[in-house]
Amino acid sequence: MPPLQESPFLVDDCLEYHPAFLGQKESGHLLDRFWSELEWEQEDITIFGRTVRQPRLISWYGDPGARYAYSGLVLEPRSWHPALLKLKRQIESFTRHRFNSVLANAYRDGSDSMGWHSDDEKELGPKPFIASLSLGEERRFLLRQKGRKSSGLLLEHGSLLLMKGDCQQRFQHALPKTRRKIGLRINLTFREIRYQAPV
Ligand SMILES: O=C(O)CCC(=O)C(=O)O
Ligand SMILES: [Mn+2]
Repeated sequence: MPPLQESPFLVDDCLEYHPAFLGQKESGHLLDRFWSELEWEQEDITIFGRTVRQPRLISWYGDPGARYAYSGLVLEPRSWHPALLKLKRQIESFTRHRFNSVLANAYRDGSDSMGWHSDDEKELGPKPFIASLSLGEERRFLLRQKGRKSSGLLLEHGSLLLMKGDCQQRFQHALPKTRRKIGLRINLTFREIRYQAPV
């Protein structure tokens, strides 16, 4: 694997994109395995006072105590799946950052999505370093500075996107729906919970 500084595609000084972090074969194997072995759930979230079903499936894994709260949801970590733990260690040695948790999102088809948001919850600290691994169907990831036009980046099978520095303060991101007839995509965002969320 090439060293970090040689291969990345810098989208902004706070975003770094590595298109082929994992090989195609390994990525395909992990996609199948995570789809059948992670404990997927569809949760209700509350946005601007309205409660809706999340348009995707999620699962939260991490060290004991790595609790995460967003949009009215409180997620208690499941204990690490061995393949997630292996991937976490691989990403840690590549990025030289530590993670104690991962949010897995499964987008079953083009109608599953994620709305505009920043990962700026208090428990992640002021400048979180987030490593986002994509498996399966390619999807467009949108990024916008508050009040400005958005730009897009295609997140490929086996790619790793790093969000760091003041990325979450400056930008919002989203994964829009698509009319293309596509299948499953799984995204894993490795994070460090630094402060306990209230229960
Ligand atoms: O699926 C993606 O690429 C984005 C996931 C994301 O933004 C999140 O989990 O906070
Ligand atoms: Mn996010």
